[in-house]
Amino acid sequence: MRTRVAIVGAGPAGSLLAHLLHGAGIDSVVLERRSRAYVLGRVRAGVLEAGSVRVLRDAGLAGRMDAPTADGGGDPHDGVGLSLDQGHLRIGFTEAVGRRVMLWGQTEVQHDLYDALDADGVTLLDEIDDVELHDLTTDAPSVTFTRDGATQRLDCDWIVGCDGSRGTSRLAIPEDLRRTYERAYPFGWLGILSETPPVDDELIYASHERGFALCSMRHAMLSRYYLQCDDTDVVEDWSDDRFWTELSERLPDEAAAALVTGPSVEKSIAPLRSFVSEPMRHGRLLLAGDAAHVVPPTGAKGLNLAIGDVVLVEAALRRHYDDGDDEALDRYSETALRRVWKAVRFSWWLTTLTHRFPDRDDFDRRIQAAEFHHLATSPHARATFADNYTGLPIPVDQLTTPPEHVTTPQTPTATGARA
Ligand code: RFL
Ligand code: PHB
Repeated sequence: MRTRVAIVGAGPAGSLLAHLLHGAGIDSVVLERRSRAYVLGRVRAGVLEAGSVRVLRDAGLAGRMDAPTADGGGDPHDGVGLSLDQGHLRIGFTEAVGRRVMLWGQTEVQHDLYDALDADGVTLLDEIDDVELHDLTTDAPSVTFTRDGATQRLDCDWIVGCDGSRGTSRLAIPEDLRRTYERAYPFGWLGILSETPPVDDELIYASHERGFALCSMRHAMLSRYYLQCDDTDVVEDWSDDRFWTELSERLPDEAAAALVTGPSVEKSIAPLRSFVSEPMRHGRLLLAGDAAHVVPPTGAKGLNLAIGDVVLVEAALRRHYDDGDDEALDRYSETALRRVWKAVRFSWWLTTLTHRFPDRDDFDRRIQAAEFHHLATSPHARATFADNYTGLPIPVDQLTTPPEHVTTPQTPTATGARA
C-alpha cells in the first residue's frame, strides 16, 4: 500500500489532518488502534477556542455546530465565572479581547470528522496494532502494522504521529535527540455527565479549601461537572450522592442552591499532568496534538492545541507539494512549540490558581487570593486571561516569516528529564 501521508491515530488531530489534506488534494491513510465505536464514544473536551471554531467552519465541519443552540448546536460563550470560596467574579471575553469560545463537545467534533472522512473517501484502517515507523531519515519512510492478524506495510512520503499521549510515534525519535519536560500534579479530575440542566449559563471554575470544582455543560439538559480528587481515587470510591454533596460544598452558596442533581450517565477519572516532548519533527516524522504534548484540562487547551498543530502541518505539507518548498516543514517544530508552551503555561497557571495542593500552606492560599483579587479588580488581568482562554492565534505566517524581536530560548542541557 502507498500514500503520500501516513497518519497514525484517528482522534481529532489525525482525522482533522486527513480531512484538511484531502481538501488540499493530498492523499493520506489513517491508522487507528481502536474501533470506530470506541473513538466516537469517548467523552472529553468541551470548549473550542475562537480560532478552532474558524478552522472547523473553513473546513466545512461546522454545519451541526452552527445550528441553533436550542436545536442541539454549539453554544457560544462570552465569559466564564471564577470563584474562590464565596467570592465570585466573571471574566467577559468580547469586551476584553473581541472574541469568544464555543461549547461544543469533542464527541461531536469527532462524529463530524468521521462523517467527513467517509464523504471524502479517505482510507481509515481501524483496529490495527503493532505500529512501527521505519526509515524516518530517508526519502522513503514506511509504517508496518498488523490488522486481523496479518502484517501490512504502508509506504509514504511523510508520517504524522497523531496517536495521543499514550502513542508510540514520538518514541521513534532517537532518545538522544528527544527531550521531555513534565510536571505531574498530585491529584486527578473526576468527571460526570448528568441529564440535568446546567447550574449556570456559563462555566464556573471554583477554587475551594476542599479542592477545585468545575461546572460545565453540553446542552440545556446535559451537564458536565468535575471535582478535583486524590490521584489514588478510583471511580468506585465516588457514588453519585458523594459527588453531588462534595460539589455543593465547593461551589458558592448561590450556585449550590441552583444545583439540580440526578443520576450520572458517565463517570471517569483523569490524572493531571503537563508534558512536552521536543522536537515535534524528526526527518520525515511530524508529531501533532497529544502525541507531543499534554496539558491539564483546566485551561481547556488540549483539543485546541491539537487543532492548531494540524493546521500548521497541513500548511507546511501543502507548501511542500504545491511549491516544492520545505522551509515551512523545517520551521514546523519551533513554530508549533512556541504556541504550545504558552498554552502549557496558561494551563499550569490556572491549575495552580484554582486547585488545592496537599503540600502547600497558608502562604500559597494567600497568593491564590491575591491573584484572584487582581483578576477581580484589574481589566488588564482579565484581558490577559481572556486572551489566553479564547485562544492565541495559530501562527501559520510564522512558518515562513519567523517573528521579529523574539528569541527562542535554547533548550537547556542541564534540566529536563529524558523520556
Ligand atoms: P487523542 O484524542 O488521544 O487521539 C489519539 C488517537 O490515537 C489512537 N492511538 C493509536 N492508533 C494507532 N496506533 C497506536 N499505537 C495508537 N496509540 C493511540 C488512539 O486510539 C486515539 O484515537 O489525541 P489528539 O487527536 O491529539 O487529540 C487531543 C485531545 O483529545 C485532548 O487534548 C483533549 O481531549 C484534552 N481535553 C480538553 N481539551 C480541550 O481543548 N478543551 C477541553 O475542554 C478539554 N477537556 C480534555 C478535557 C481531556 C480530558 N481527559 C479525558 C484527559 C477534559 C478531560 C477530562
Ligand atoms: C468540559 O466541558 O468538558 C470542560 C470545560 C472546560 C474545561 C475542561 C473541560 O476547562
